[in-house]
Amino acid sequence: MTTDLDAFWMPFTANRQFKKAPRLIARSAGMHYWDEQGRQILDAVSGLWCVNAGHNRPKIVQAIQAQAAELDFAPTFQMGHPKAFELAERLLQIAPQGMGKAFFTNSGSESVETALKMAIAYHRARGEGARTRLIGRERGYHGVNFGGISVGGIPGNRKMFGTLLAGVDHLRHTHDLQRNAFSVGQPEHGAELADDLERLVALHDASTIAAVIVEPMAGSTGVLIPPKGYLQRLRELCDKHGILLIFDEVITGFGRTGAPFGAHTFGVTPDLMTLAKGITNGCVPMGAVLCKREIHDAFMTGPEHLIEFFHGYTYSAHPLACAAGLATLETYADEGLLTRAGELQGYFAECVHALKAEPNVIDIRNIGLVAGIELAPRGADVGKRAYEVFTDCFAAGVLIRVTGDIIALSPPLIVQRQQIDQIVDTLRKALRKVA
Ligand code: PXG
Ligand code: PLP
Repeated sequence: MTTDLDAFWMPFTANRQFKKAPRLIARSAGMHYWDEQGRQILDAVSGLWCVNAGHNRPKIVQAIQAQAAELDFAPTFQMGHPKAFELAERLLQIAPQGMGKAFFTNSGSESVETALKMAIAYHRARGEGARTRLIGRERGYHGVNFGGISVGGIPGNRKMFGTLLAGVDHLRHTHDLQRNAFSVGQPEHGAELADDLERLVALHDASTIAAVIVEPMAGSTGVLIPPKGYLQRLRELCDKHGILLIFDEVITGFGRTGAPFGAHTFGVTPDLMTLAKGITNGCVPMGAVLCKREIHDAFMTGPEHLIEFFHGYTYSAHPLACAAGLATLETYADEGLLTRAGELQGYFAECVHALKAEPNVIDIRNIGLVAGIELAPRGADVGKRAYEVFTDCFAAGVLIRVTGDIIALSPPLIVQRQQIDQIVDTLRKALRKVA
């Protein structure tokens, strides 16, 4: 089959380069993809950090098929359908203690916008309407909508789009190769970087700050693991100053770091958390914001016939997504997947850290079933070396992910040891080949 590639303007893609040498996926199952020629490719990145239970899981497939036949769409504005309520309850059952409500969106980006709006509106509802400022972090990724790129800290995602949201500032990032290179698990150094919030509080005054948003582990920017004590310190400072703490758990959610959520793994509970990706095992677009009950309750004050929060999406709690979400949570529970990364992380860490001596490797970092392998850039050609490793691995039948010169591995949580071996062996050969 030949496909005309012209019409589709591809997201986050070097379109001209891709269309000259396309990589088209035709089919998936379990740990694998197949291309149109039937070549098998081991998926070492869970699609795009989302297929945590592996591909085409029967329970999820059946749930989506049955739902499409039974109830295709139902509005959730002044209406409802049972699976939306059921999924909200199930999510709270696996969430960190203290999360009391779930609000549905259709992506991580929408979850971020929703959480930021909730935070600002919450303070206003409590009579602290001056708390409108939002604090993100350098190198943070919070999706691609205007709020998300404003609090985000990836220059390339921001520079083309004008002045962005006003009243946003950023904490310093935590990446420190000098002190922390080749740390196994959480790095030792950098808890004090959370004190950067004190600098921003001194500058802006706490009374103007609504929320701090961070990824517990920064995924998209290249797998930055929080230093020991950093998130605890950030939590203390937010409490001290009455600032809400938002964890963007779009990647860290649903078992990736060894526990159901990053909040569990790192032992810090935020006030709000944003979810997406693994919530439906990537099968139907969906996101959610979980928040503490008191945040929700602060809105529940006016006359009961009035809408309390002027926000929502046509597809919030879409029936297909809810059906997929429920079946996904069942699959995770049936197979113990929300804690499986914790059981495998020792072996996984040993295998990836064994790449330390390979050419151009300047750092390796890991937590749960995530690893980042940072390469020295080839002179001024930032990203080219890692991209060649990516294409080489793909040719050898393993899909990895690269951001700049950082390789990310995040296999489905069903990965077997010999598949970890295959991923690491393929990567080793590619590293040796690519000068
Ligand atoms: N927050 C975080 C922490 C994310 O990782 C989003 C928000 C946005 O989610 P949506 O569903 O709107 O894409 C993300 C998404 C990569 C990569 O290569 C990471 C993401 C998306 C695409 C690529 O690391 N993360
Ligand atoms: N644009 C227009 C003209 C609309 O009518 C709507 C929703 O009704 C939207 C955008 C937002 O779409 P969604 O609710 O899918 O985010």
